[in-house]
Order: sequence, then structure tokens, then C-alpha cells
Amino acid sequence: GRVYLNKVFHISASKMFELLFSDSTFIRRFMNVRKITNASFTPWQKDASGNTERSLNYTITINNPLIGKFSGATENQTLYKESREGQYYLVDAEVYTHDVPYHDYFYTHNRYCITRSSKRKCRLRVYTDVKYKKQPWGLVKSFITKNSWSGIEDYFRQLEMELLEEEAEINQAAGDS
Ligand code: YK8
Repeated sequence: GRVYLNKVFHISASKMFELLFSDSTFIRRFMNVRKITNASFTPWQKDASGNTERSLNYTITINNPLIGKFSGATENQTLYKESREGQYYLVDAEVYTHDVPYHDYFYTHNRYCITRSSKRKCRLRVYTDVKYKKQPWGLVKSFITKNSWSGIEDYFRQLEMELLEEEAEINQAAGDS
């Protein structure tokens, strides 16, 4: 896997969790920018093991002439019970794209880790891996991997930029640095 984001933001850990993992204006706006449409979220719900889960369905827009322009996607998120309100949040997200070539071969695993570094600061770390459900032919595998990494890299680069803007807004509104 790879680490796409590993950065301290001048945003509290609980605020960061709210921005990324609730039906926030921030995430709605970010989805708009990424042309992710028809988004629906289930509420967070505790499962039998004590973790909390929810799932998202949306349509992604793809900038790749080899693939169709749109694909439906499902993202299953798990907030682990080891998470501590305001201190530490660990979320795993499995993203399945339904309408791209070879979609039945792979999915993407994103791990988001938010850790409090001070009252108004947190570190956000995102680790990503492309997982295979079936072993494709070598050439197909490298094709999937290459196309996935570029799309994922682009997504998290933009997420970082949008978070930096949000950070500036939050801290300006708070009237302190
Ligand atoms: C989530 C990983 C792969 C997929 C895509 C597939 C190409 C298939 C290659 C063929 C289109 C929001 C991506 C980037 C779509 C977007 C997914 C997003 C960014 C030719 C073999 C959607 C995070 C996320 C995870 C995985 C991304 C897909 O929150 O290349």
C-alpha cells in the first residue's frame, strides 16, 4: 500500500472527523468538486463486534477515455471501537466501483487515521491499498493498479488542498492563529 496523506492540520481531531465522516457541508462540497453525484449515506450503526459502520453509495465521474464516463460505487466504512472521541479515530473504507472494466477483480482499501496532536490540531494519515478478490492476468493487474493509483493520488491531493482551505476558514473565523 501507499500513504497519500500524512499531515498536521490546525483543526481539532473531532472537527476533522465531523468534516470527513458526517453528512457535512465540507464533504458535500468536496464531492461536488470531484463530480461525485447521487450520494446517499446510511447512518452510523453499531455492529455486533462493537465497531460502528455505515455505507455510502454514489456515482463517480471518470477522466479516462478508456473507461466509461461514470460508474456507480459503494463505500463501506468501519469506525473501530478502539477510537476515542476527540483523541483518536480509525476508519477503514472499502470502495467498490461497479461499472468499470474488471470491477469484479478488485476494490480499494483506504485507512483514515485521525490523531489529536493538541487542542486545536490533529494529524490526518491516509493509507491506501488496491486489493484483489480474484487474481487477474499479470498485464490486467498492472493495468488496474496503474489506473487506480493515479485516480487515488489525484483524489487525495485535492482532499488535502480543500482541507487546507477549510483550515484557513475555521481559523480565521475563530480569530486566532
Ligand atoms: C472514495 C480506484 C480505481 C477507480 C478507477 C478504476 C479504473 C479501472 C481501471 C480499468 C476509476 C471516492 C477509482 C480511481 C475511482 C474513484 C475511487 C475514489 C477516489 C481500466 C482496469 C472514490 C475514495 C476512492 C477510492 C478508490 C478510487 C478508485 O472516497 O481508476
